[in-house]
Amino acid sequence: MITLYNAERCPYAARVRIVLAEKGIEVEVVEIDLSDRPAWFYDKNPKGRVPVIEEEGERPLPESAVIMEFLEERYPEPALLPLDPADRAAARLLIFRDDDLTDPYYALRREEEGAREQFDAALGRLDALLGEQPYLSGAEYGLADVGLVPWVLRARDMLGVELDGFPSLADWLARLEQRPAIAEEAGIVAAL
Ligand SMILES: N[C@@H](CCC(=O)N[C@@H](CS)C(=O)NCC(=O)O)C(=O)O
Repeated sequence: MITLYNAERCPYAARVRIVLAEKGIEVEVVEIDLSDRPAWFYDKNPKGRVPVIEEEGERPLPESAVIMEFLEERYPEPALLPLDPADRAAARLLIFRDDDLTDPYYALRREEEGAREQFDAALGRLDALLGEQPYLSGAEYGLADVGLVPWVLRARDMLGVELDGFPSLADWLARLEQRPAIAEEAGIVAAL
C-alpha cells in the first residue's frame, strides 16, 4: 500500500495522482493543509512540500518528477515512457524543463506584466510540438503528457486561458480528457 501526501490544488501532486490512477495503484491519500502544515510532515519532506509518497516500511519520497519515475519502475504496466532511449530522453527533457511552461503560468497567476504573452509563447511551443507528434511523450501518451497537463488544465479552467489559438494543443487536451485519470483531475480542478 502506498500513501500519498497530497494537496488537491497542487499541480505537482496532480502528476502523481494521474500516474497512480493510470497504473491502477491502490493508494491512501492524506490531504495536507499547506496553509497550516502539521509539524510531522517535515519528517516526510524537510522542504515541507507536497507531493510525497510513502510505501509501507520504506523512506518517504518527495519530488513529483522523481516519484513519477519511481512509480514507472515499480509498476511498469501500463508503460508511461517510450521504449526507445532517445524518445525516453525527449520525454524526460520536457519534464526537466517544465519551468518553460510553469514560470509563465505562475507569472500569469500573479498577473505580472507581459505574462500573458510569455504564457501564450509557451503554449505555442507545445502546440508546435503536438503538430508533429500526437503526444508530448511521442507516439504514445506518457509521462511528459502527465508532467505538463496539470498546468494546462489549470490555465484553462482557473485562469480562463482560451486554447482556440492552439489547435494541436486543444486537440491533445481533448484526447487526454477522454482518459479517466485525466478526467478525474479535470474534475478536481473544476471543484477548486
Ligand atoms: N519540485 C516539487 C515542487 C512541489 C511544490 O512546489 N509543491 C507546492 C504545492 S503545489 C508546495 O508544497 N508548496 C508549499 C511550500 O513551498 O512551502 C515537486 O515537483 O514535487
